[in-house]
Amino acid sequence: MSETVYVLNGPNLNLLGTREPEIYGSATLDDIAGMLEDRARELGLEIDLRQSNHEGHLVDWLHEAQAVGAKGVLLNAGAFTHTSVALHDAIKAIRTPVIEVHLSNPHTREAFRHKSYVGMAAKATIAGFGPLSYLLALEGASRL
Ligand code: CA2
Repeated sequence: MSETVYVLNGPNLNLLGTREPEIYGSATLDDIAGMLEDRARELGLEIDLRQSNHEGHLVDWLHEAQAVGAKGVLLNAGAFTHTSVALHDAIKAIRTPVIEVHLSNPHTREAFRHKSYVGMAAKATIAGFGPLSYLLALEGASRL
């Protein structure tokens, strides 16, 4: 049975590809899912990609990733990245490795994006490569 990598996406990422393409690119979340599934197949992995606008769903899915023995989690928590102690605590509470992912590079943007509660708990961060950030994070997860 192949191992599963959870790919969890936070608020507003369901709108990807529809607005602000100059910041986030023109790929949709479905496009990213397809790209990850293609590479995962080559790596002998499975992708479970989800999106929610609700913080608690992301917390529950982090717990679930550990409960099902997922190989790792790629987490783009969207704006919750910069606000959520609950996500920070959930990442700390599980042994499953969590890789923080961002399309843009938050450090080159507004000051309120420079702090990451997710990054302070995550194993690694990949940011600024657009959709490729997810693929690079999958490569990292596959070698854990
Ligand atoms: O660069 C990233 O991946 C972010 O996590 C995206 C978040 C932002 O709050 C973080 O600072 C960095 C925002 C996601 C919003 O996605 C949209 C997609 C299309 C149109 C509008 C927003």
